[in-house]
Amino acid sequence: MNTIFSGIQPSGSLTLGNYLGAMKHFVSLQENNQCYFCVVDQHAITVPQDRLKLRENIKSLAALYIASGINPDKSVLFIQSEVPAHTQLGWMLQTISYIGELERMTQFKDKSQGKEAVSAGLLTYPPLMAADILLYNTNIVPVGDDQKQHLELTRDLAQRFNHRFNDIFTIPEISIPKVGARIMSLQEPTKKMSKSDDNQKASIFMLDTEKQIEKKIKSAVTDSDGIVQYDKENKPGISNLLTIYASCTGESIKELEQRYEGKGYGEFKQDTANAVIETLRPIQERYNALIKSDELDDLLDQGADKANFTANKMLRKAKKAMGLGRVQKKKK
Ligand code: ATP
Ligand code: LTN
Repeated sequence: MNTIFSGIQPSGSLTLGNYLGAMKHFVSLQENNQCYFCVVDQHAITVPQDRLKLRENIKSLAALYIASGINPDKSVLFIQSEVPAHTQLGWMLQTISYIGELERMTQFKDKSQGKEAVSAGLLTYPPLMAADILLYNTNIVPVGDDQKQHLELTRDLAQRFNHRFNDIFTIPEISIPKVGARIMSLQEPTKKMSKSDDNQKASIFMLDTEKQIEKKIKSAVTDSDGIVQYDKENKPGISNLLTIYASCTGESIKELEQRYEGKGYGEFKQDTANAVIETLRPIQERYNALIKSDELDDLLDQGADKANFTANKMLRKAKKAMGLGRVQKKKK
């Protein structure tokens, strides 16, 4: 049995990219593994957030995890700031991180670009992410393609710690889906679809209505070839829609290319929209029931208890390895 950990930031409404690149795969993993799924709210505050909106997004993300199929009886679902060991180990890992390696992270470069005041937290985001993962003896981290660099840094930090202090951390592997690891913006298909994109037409949100989904897909930027074919370099828009369609229905891109041979983009876009609508409909139905109930708070309380228990054990080991605090006497 493997231990799986993944996190999503409550930094806005979740996109189809978050679902197809990450969340969808969490569900199948929980059958035969010990899984931890986290709402990483302390990562979200590395860029300014409105406090009321953040509160709302935290609950909404937790409800979406469950609505997508995360079963709290099988997996541990919790909120990062309710498990203080994350920031404690995060701090300890910051002290063994080099400024140079943090400055090289593309997410840091992208998010700090053009900003006058960049928070220190944006730079030290990866050691906190490493702490999330390392606290649970995680072997596998399922994420979208954009997180590769952060995972490599996590592995480096774990190895550095093990070598310098004591061999306590498991070195985690990254798991990236074959199809859907990088869903692109519908308006600029060379850029990834992101929940914090200013252009509302660029992203499909998991809670969008059928009409909104249809409209966004119909106005997705494509080319004037009229051929439904996967060619990322020359036809990024159509390739992105093919990826979305294939990830939603489980069909292969080859099968779809054959089905739409000689047919126009109109029909292809309509069918893609239908595939997305059918994928999201059951999730939205479960979400709407859950967000109004008290059940969610109880489930998150239980998740925090379980996560605190496991995380504190590893934190104690890490503190001991680094020489922090006092040696704990064995209780009689
Ligand atoms: P933000 O725009 O606020 O930086 P984000 O949309 O990139 O956020 P995260 O919360 O950072 O989302 O990511 C959650 C998970 O979704 C991660 O595993 C990430 O790799 C994955 N993911 C995010 N965007 C995409 C995308 N466009 N395609 C596939 N996977 C994605
Ligand atoms: N950095 C990730 C979110 C994240 C995460 C994690 C993912 C924070 N902690 C631990 C996997 C494991 C992101 O920006 N998508």
